[in-house]
Amino acid sequence: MGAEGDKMEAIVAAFKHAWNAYVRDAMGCDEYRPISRTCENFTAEGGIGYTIVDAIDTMYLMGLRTEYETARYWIETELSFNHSSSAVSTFETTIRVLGGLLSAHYLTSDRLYLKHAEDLGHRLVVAFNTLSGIPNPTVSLGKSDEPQYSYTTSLAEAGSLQLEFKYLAELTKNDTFWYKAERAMSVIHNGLLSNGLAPTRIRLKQGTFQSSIVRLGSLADSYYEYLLKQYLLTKSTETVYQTMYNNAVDGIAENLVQQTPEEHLTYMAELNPQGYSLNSTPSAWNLGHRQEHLVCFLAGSLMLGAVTSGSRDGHRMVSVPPKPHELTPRGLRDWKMGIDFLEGCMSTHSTKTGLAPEVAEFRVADDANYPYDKDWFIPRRDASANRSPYEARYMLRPEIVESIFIAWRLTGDSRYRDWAWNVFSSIQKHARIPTGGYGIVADVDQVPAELLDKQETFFMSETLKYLYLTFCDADVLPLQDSVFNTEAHPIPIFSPTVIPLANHPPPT
Ligand code: DMJ
Repeated sequence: MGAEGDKMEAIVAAFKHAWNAYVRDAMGCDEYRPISRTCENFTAEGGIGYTIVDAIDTMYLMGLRTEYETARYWIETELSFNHSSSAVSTFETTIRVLGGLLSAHYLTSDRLYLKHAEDLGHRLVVAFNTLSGIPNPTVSLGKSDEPQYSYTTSLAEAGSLQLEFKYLAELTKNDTFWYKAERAMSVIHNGLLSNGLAPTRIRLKQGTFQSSIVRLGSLADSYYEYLLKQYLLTKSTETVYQTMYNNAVDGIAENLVQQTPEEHLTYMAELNPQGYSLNSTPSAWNLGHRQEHLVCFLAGSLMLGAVTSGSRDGHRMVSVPPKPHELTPRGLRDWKMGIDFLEGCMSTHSTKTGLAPEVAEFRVADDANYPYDKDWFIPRRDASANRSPYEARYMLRPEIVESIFIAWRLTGDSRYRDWAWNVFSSIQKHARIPTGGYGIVADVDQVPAELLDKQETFFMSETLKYLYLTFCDADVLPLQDSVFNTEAHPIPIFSPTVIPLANHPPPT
């Protein structure tokens, strides 16, 4: 076996280390606590598959037959969504559980997954029954009546359910799933800022935005990811999403992309509204130089957008790596922005553990009293508290390895495999629990690392999947054939048959 094969084997072994500990201590439970060897369910009636359904397509791709059969057997014999005791997150349940079922069905053609996906879809779609059509952030799965209204939800929670509901509509030939998800997009569309971006909070009754921060991280991230992927999902036919994506990236290029003064690191700033109340328009927007790890998904999205939407014919993948004449001026801009931004994200790994923190803040040009020797630092907001601050954590997140995977596939440049291997090696060294499972690194700048008691479900569904795919042959899940939902579940690109495309978008 060659060096790449050895690396794939090491990543598969890491997956087994995480999965086997979960099976040993918490089988069927939603979220695993690997240090206390306990777990948490999100409804009182028991687990609804957060860990198992989220991880099953990774097992399948890795060829882990025994583990796959264990997971499938639980889904066949135990999984039920008839849980009405507690409301669950509409967004998290859609991206992790519905997305996991849909991709397991796509990869295996096993109708067990589709049966559960359809059942779950009927229970989740109730969330869209609000006055505006913007989905309620929570939903009680066992009830088919109107949701309890929250006052607001986030841009990400309203605008990143569409890949899953549209594919479900296509598979089940039920256009209700499609139109409910689509309507939320047209409500968002009507409230966009003139720069193509959107504030993070939206009112459920009115379907209008509050004056709130504009950023590409928490509360917003996957909305921007899904603009491009909605366009790609339906074979580049829904051009409304290409336009929304282009306008958003123009807004990013003009307002958010920054470079540090000394090291010239590219990062994405935030826009904080000034002189406003929640209900009035801000008089100005102030730049904030804080960037969450979450934002690093955008590097890969920009590169993927450049070779599809930004190609000369507007949708087809181009050469690997793309030749300049194959891209439009916008495509060239976005390709370069994606590469530079990924380098900026990688620079935040220069910590004692080699892992990037949850939040980085960057040096600005006119700050004469800047106290650090590199152009970024971890903003330790609650440093006085008796534990490591949230900003310093590495939560087993996937965003940087997700972008590295896309960059590798679109360039074939071996530096991306080197980066992936470095990140994986740091995870192995600092987040692995010898007795089983992986924990959250409490402070990326402290060795030996202290670990916190949570194995996020996206570690097996996303982080290890993207790492594994970075070392696989490119014909495993080619980027031309599918899009990954925001939880790394592949969904095939298709020509819609359930919806006449002329109806897009539906009238508001
Ligand atoms: C995942 O659940 C998804 O990637 C989501 O879009 C953002 N947060 C986590 C991973 O960090």
